[in-house]
Amino acid sequence: MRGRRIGGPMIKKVLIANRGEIALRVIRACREMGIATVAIYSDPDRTALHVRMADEAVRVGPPPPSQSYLNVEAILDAAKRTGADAVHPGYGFLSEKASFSQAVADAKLIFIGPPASAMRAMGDKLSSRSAMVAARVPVVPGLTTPVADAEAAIREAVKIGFPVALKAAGGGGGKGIRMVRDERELPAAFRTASGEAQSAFNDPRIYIERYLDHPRHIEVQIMGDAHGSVVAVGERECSIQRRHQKLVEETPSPILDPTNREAMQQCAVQAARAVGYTNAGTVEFLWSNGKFYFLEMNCRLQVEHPVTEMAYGCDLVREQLRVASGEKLSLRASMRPRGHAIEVRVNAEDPERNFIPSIGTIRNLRLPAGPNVRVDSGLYRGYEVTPYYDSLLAKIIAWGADRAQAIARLDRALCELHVGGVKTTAPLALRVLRDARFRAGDFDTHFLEGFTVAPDREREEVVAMLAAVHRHLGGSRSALAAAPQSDANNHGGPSRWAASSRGRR
Ligand code: MV4
Repeated sequence: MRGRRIGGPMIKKVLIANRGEIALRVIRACREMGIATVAIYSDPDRTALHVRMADEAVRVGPPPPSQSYLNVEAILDAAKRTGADAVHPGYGFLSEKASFSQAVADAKLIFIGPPASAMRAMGDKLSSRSAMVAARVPVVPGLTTPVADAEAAIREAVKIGFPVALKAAGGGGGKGIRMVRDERELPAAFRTASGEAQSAFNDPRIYIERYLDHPRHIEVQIMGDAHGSVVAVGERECSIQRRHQKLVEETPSPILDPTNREAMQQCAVQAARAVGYTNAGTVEFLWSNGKFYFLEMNCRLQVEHPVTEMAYGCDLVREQLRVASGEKLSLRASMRPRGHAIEVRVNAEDPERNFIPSIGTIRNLRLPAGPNVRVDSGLYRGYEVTPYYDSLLAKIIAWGADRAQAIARLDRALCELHVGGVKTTAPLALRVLRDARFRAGDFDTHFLEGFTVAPDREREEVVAMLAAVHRHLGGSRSALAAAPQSDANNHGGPSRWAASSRGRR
């Protein structure tokens, strides 16, 4: 067998600058590779699974992220004190901050992610669009320079053609976008957009793109090493989202034929090469009327990476650790997916109450298992869902020989799930999986806006019967409000959220 190390620094101990399921995911890959791990934690996370599963753990601060998981000084100090030689940022928190990648490198530590230069090139939407145009990657028709004022915005928008999207150069991930239907709306929209961009990103620059109506969101996983190789590991269909929060992700995308899949992967590789990208990254595209357009690049491992791992039989975190230590990728450019993988995110939010965060203690917990089901979660009985961190509780991923089998298996897995103590998005995900349009692969980024469910006759009968009993006993109205609510194990029930969304349309 060829030597495992090809030169470059050996990683012996990794500090994981994150929490929750992604911290566990990284710890697991490290353990399999014989790499020691250091967890960091804030006060409420003192008893969290990532703290218990890592070899060592260091407190970095109080609950607010700004004082703990975003506290660069405390994190680098923890790395120094424990003798870690590398830092994995996970996703969210500091993961896409070029300044953090730089600070880690400056501290003579290995950043397990792309170089700061690639993050800067992709972080600015105008510089990334210019780089993509130069690399002959299709971008949404529009500008690669900012518009100076409302008058210039009108001139450019007329050339591009309405409707247009006003976007913040410093934005991304859904922040700072405004759709404009016609010329009359433009001056006011431009001023608002510019003001918002200034306050949100400390950068007032606005540019204009053609607005694509009802696009699909498809992204390509890429991995690059320091030896000049960049490979695409298929795509993920991520159109099922609400307010830029993804709910269901799958691979392959039901809409891509082999030709478009190949072309999109080629473009993603060109995009990564154009900015000298190494490590794991995701190139986002919008798909509209049979064509795809570069949107932005996410310079991190993503939440939904497990679907790629299941369909492609790879370990993306292992690859991240390999390339960060100077080794060559073990992935080949010719990889093809086997079967189909779908993930749903289970968030502590109440879909029946406009997705308000659901706070509380996990009193009861049953996580799905069984063949070809993967559960990535930091949950345990007694876990406290706090308002400090994002609401992701678990990711449930199912693999199937084909899409229908993956859906059936994920349906089965979601029926096994029981999270007692907080409301979750699991019942909504189950309704998506059972939706005829979803099953036909016929959906786009607006799918959840019009999402309604057929009322469940059986549940309606139970409710009607309870109401009759209630009237008969002459009880108070509030007793009725205590009737069982739908949860993951009562998935067929009509949703008040769905009813109100029906009303809004
Ligand atoms: C667009 C668009 C339509 N046309 N750009 C939202 C997230 C941000 N990264 C880009 N976004 C969009 N950009 C043009 N020219 C529609 C969206 C969009 C969207 C994109 C991906 C996934 C979900 C979305 C939901 C609403 C709008």
